[in-house]
Amino acid sequence: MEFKHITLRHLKMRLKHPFTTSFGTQQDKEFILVEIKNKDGISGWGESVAFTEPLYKEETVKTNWHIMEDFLIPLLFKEPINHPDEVSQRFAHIKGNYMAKSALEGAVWDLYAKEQGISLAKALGGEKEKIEVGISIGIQKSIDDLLKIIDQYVTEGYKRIKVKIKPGWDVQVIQQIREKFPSIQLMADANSAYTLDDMDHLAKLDDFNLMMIEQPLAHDDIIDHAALQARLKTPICLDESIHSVEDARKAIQLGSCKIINIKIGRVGGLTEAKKIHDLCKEKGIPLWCGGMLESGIGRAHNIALTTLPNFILPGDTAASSRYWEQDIIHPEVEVNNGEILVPDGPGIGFEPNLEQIEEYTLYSKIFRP
Ligand code: OSB
Ligand code: MG
Repeated sequence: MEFKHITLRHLKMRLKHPFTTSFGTQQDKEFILVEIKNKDGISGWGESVAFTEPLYKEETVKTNWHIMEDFLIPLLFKEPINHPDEVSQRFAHIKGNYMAKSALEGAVWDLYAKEQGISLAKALGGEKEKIEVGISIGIQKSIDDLLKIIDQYVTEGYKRIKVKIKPGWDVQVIQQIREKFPSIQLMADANSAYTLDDMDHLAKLDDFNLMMIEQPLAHDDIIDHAALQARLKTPICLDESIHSVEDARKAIQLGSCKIINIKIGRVGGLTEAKKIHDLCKEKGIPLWCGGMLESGIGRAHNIALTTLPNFILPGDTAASSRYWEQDIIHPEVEVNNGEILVPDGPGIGFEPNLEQIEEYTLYSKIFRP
């Protein structure tokens, strides 16, 4: 593959509804879009999932721009790349900065699949023609508001409901959801809002037949999670703590979780995501694909990854219309009865809407070899 130029764009898109987690509220989504063009004028697209503030993990829009501009893009231009798997090797000596690496690697994967004339799903070794998805619902002003929103998404057919929890918005909320919806597939995501001191309190969640509780403890912990998992019937799913296949191996070995959520950006890209997938398949750890309120570009990558066979549980890849008045791809991501049909066109299989991208762009820069 020969890269002619790489364009970074800083976009800002307004969410239809503010999204509140244990760490804060987001109304506007700012992120970096990557476009890598080859000599034939074909473009591969990637998206950084870093937010403006370091509240979910350490990386931000600004740190991602810095790491891409000053370190990663020069490495990509240094020598030709034959296969996207080489990108993570090329970046390996740069520590951390998973989301920055993943944004570029994702664009290389899309470009590679387009050059081969196959879908990204197929390039990754994916098998499914359609995927099952759930929805992640933020913290609301009242439990009544939350129950109404859940009712709407259950009616729309989403396969499982995830709600955000935090101290003061947890056991009572889950109890009321269960009373109203006794048989839905339900789970809770704490985004690292608790400590081991909350063990007795968290154990009360065992009464509500949750599919799992996601990342209850610190964002960088796998030790305390093992102690908590030993105490809980409810499976723990790790999100924030897993950055690599090595992290996954250690967490599985320690018994820190029974399920893993893969976010492509959090693990440094699709190549590492595939490695985690293969390990978890071998170890019998079910996977699902997480979300970061992505635009359609990131969403398309998530869809492709979810076609791998061990993505057994419904992920967080909801419809474009759940987030945006107007997404930046054509067609937009549609969910029918909790399912997404996997596109079979080349690459990500959705056409970037250049006019819309232009409209949302605050700043852009082109890099050449
Ligand atoms: O922890 O999964 C998370 C959104 C922002 C930051 C972290 C998380 C989330 C979500 C929403 O749960 C997933 C989505 O709808 O994209
Ligand atoms: Mg999460």
